[in-house]
Amino acid sequence: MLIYGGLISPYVRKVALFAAEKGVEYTMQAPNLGKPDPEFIAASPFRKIPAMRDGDFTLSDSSAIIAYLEARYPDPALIPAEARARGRTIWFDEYADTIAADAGLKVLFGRLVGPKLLKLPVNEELAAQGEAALPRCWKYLESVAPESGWLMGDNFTLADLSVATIIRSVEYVDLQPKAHDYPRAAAWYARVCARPAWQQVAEAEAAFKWPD
Ligand SMILES: N[C@@H](CCC(=O)N[C@@H](CS)C(=O)NCC(=O)O)C(=O)O
Repeated sequence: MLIYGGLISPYVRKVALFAAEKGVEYTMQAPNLGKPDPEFIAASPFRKIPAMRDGDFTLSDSSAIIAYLEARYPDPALIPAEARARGRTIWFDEYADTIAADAGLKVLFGRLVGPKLLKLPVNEELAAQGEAALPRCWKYLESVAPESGWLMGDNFTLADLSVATIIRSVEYVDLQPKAHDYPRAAAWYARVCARPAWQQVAEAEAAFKWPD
């Protein structure tokens, strides 16, 4: 499977982590978003990352790709089958992709991705908006983070990956939930980071160097 994107994106990282947890092999290709090639546009009509190609099948959007991977590679299950558990897992995916990412990516874009990768001026107004919204996100996470195990109980699921990947992105601007304010959330996140699949993706991500 080919994943289009780079691991700095929380959505791309989520797909890479999901594949790694399932033992699905992938290669990754960063598209030139300014001048994308036709194969990437065919996979991602709105030119967003991630997108993927699996043989002659293409798809974009992390949640769509993950639904595809779960059906194609059912073991180990990362999306529960039971109705309430499935609904709640998707809730965590949405909370991460929209509510927490909306706050976190404003800071990341305003302070780091804009100036370093896109050579735009620092956008402190945008970053400050995101920073102000983060404590509410982390307070919620603290209220649902388990003392041991995973967000959905004994089984590690998509819920853990989706929430942890946005925290990983926010770490780049040092606004992740810290242990002194959010002890349960921080301890749960540390458990996610200790997983072999996480380590594998983190090793690949460590090769990325932010330009000066
Ligand atoms: N809901 C989408 C969000 C994808 C997304 O917004 N990706 C960003 C990178 S983090 C992107 O491609 N931005 C470029 C653009 O919007 O043109 C998903 O889950 O994959």
